[in-house]
Amino acid sequence: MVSPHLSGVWSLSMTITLYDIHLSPHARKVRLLAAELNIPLNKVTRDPRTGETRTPEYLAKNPNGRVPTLEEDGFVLWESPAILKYLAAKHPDRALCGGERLRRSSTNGCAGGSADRKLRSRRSPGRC
Ligand SMILES: N[C@@H](CCC(=O)N[C@@H](CS)C(=O)NCC(=O)O)C(=O)O
Repeated sequence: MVSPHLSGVWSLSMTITLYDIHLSPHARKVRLLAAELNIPLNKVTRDPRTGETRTPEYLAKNPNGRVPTLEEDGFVLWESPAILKYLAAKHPDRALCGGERLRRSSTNGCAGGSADRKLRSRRSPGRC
C-alpha cells in the first residue's frame, strides 16, 4: 500500500494527456492554464474537421465528440471549464478556484455548470 504522502507525490508525476487541436479556443484556455501552472501536457491532436473526434475510441472518452478532452491515469474529463478547474485544483495555493469560502458554498464549486456561473457572479470585479 502506498502512503498518502507518497501517493500525492506520485499523482504529481502522472502524465496528463490533452486531446485538442491548436485552433480551438476552448483547448487553448486549457493549454494556457497548464503552462501558467507548469503542468506538462502530452498533447494529442484530434481534428474535429476530419472526424477524429467522432471515432468510437474518442467518443468513449468524450461522448460530446469535441475537444478538449483531458486524461490522467485513466480519469477522463471533458468540457473546458471542468478541465480548467481540475488543473487549478492541483495548485490550491494559487486560489484559482475561488478560494476556500466560495468553494465551500457549493458542492459543485469546482465542477462547472450552474454552480460555476453562481460562483462567477459572486466574484468581485478584477478577480480571476
Ligand atoms: N463546451 C465545450 C466546447 C468544446 C467545443 O466546442 N470544441 C470544438 C472546437 S473549438 C469542437 O470540438 N467542435 C467539434 C464539434 O462540435 O463537432 C468546451 O468548453 O470544452
